[in-house]
Amino acid sequence: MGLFDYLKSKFKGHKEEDKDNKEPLKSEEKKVETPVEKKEEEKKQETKDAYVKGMKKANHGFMYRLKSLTSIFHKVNDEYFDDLEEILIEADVGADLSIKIIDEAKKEAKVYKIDDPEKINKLVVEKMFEGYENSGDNVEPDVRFVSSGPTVLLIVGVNGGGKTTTIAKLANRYKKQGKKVLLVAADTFRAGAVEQLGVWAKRIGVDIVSGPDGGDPSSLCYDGLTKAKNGNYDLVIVDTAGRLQNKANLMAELSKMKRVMGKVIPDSPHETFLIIDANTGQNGVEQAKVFKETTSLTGIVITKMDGTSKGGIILSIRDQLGIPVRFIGLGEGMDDLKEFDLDSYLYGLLIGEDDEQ
Ligand SMILES: Nc1nc2c(ncn2[C@@H]2O[C@H](COP(=O)(O)OP(=O)(O)OP(=O)(O)O)[C@@H](O)[C@H]2O)c(=O)[nH]1
Ligand SMILES: [Mg+2]
Repeated sequence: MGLFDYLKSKFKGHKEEDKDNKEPLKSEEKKVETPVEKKEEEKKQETKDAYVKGMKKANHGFMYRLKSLTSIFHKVNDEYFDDLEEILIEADVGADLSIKIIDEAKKEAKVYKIDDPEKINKLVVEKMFEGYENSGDNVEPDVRFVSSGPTVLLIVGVNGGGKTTTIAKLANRYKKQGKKVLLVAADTFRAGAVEQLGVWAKRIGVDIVSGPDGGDPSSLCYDGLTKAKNGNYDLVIVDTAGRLQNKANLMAELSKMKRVMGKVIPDSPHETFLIIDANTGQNGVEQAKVFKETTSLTGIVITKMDGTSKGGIILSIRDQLGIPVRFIGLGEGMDDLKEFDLDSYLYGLLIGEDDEQ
């Protein structure tokens, strides 16, 4: 089964199965969904719907270009492959990965004598899927909680990427799951940053540790983690100032914060997420490379996927860095954060709502 059929059947099959389940059972073997399975299915569908809605622009941009190419060319030739490669690069799939995908598709097209543009497009999309699957392990997106004591999650990234908003979304997610969450406003650098996180904390109903603007972020980490330890918190999320990856002093400050955290709660921070704005394209990939060199990252969150006409950055990051994307931001609201799910992502990018019927 090809990727498109696979994705469609994966999500649409459930609807049909539901219909079947409403009919009287025909045989003893007929499988009945348990409430737990049903809940899982509903959750999957909900995730997919959020991706489709959030990735509308990415889907239109990418598929519109693929379709227009198909209408210009009736048969595939070298020029067609060149244009296809350009579309991938412009969708932020990254030059290296785009070339790799096109080369593989070319080879396969030759072996199986495929020259129908539509078939080639499907082949290319399948290579994108395989490329992702083969370039790293599949990691559970959710924060990995330690077995005892507070789990510490450090959030890093460049200015304006969406760190503070993502922290609010994560705090909201885990509060809803019944966790006791504490925020640490360790971005004392940007005026108003502490207040911004304070507003979110109030809105969500979680506690926060903060100090004056211009204070020492490491001592705030010390205070925050001490409070978390003594107050039996489950999760501490630490906000940090936006920093350019090439500013040595700021990167050193991050190392200091980590050292202090490790002294209060051994092995913390347990998770470090790098926040990348999807609109920054290949520059985002470069940022991630430098952050990865100076600080050990356990995950990436891609924000503002809703605002970009490009969607390939996730594939590119995976190809270049092998760090798992754990969540994606699909809007500015508290609930607009979804766990990263490859199937839903590809469905949002490649199928979208036009083909949903
Ligand atoms: N559309 C959209 N906007 C987002 C998303 N995530 C964040 N934003 C917006 O991006 C802007 C910057 O977000 P912040 O969370 O303040 O970014 P930051 O990284 O904390 O910024 P600094 O603290 O200045 O470094 C805000 O206007 C957010 O509402 C998203 O997933 N989608
Ligand atoms: Mg911030």
